[in-house]
Amino acid sequence: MENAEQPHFEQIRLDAHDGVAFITLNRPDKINSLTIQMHRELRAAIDLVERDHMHRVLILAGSGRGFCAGQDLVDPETNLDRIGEILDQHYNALVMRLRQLPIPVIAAVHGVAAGAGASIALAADLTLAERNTRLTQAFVRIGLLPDAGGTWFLARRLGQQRAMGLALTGETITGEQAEHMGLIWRACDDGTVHAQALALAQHLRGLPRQALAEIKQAIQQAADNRLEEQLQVERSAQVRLGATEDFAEGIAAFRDKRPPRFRP
Ligand code: T3D
Repeated sequence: MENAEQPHFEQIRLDAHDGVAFITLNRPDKINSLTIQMHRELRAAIDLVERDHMHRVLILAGSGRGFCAGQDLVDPETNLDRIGEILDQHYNALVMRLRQLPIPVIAAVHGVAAGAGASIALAADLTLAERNTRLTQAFVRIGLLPDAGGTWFLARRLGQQRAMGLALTGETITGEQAEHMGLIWRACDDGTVHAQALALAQHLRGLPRQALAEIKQAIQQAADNRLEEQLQVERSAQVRLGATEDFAEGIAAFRDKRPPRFRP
């Protein structure tokens, strides 16, 4: 990472360039299935990303032939008799962390995203997937239900029938189908997702930081709020944003007919 000491990671990589941080799940021979160690490393990496204000966007990706195959079902450190604790300490904490980060999180998904790997992909603010990515709610095949937010993301984005169908059958859908259903932001050509995620991140990086943070929070709150509550959420955020230098710059640039120069 630029200008920063970083701990030694074995199961992920953390890279950064020009305001964009990349966390890459890095156990390609096991399709980046998640171990307890990987969770520890993810927490440490996200801490570093959050602490360094140079980072404006986080991209989450997988190395090798897929994004993530979910929980490593043979990880010696994972005690599958204590699923509740594993969810509390690792999966649920990770999902909430990604949702609460004050910068946009992009998941760049290719190959396969299964089980909790699919849930983590859906926990990002924007999910991009290659057209032929296989997304599967694999849980039911081993006697579990979609966790790490899986039931929530599916039901909110797809409605009851499609969420039910995918969760009950464990049927695999492609990135292209996921886009058509509204489960993800965009599908892209195979072999291009990392470049597409970077292009999207570079676009977001140039936009006003505080506006992105407020938008992220408000859109999340909208899922649970009544209209009148959400109008208040918007009002409060708009008052904060209206007092920023970036808003003043946006208005000045519009009047001067020039591109805005937002704060770095
Ligand atoms: O506390 C808790 O743990 C609760 C939390 C649970 C959350 C969950 O995520 S539950 C769901 C866990 N994930 C799965 O059930 C998916 C299992 N994997 C698969 O169904 C398939 O591997 C895939 C559909 C993901 C990919 O299929 P394919 O044919 O492209 O690859 P493959 O040959 O099956 O896998 C390649 C290697 O990765 C293979 O290893 P090997 O034989 O070459 O040494 C395979 O065993 C390994 N691998 C794939 N998924 C996992 C895994 N190893 C450990 N855990 C995995 N989840």
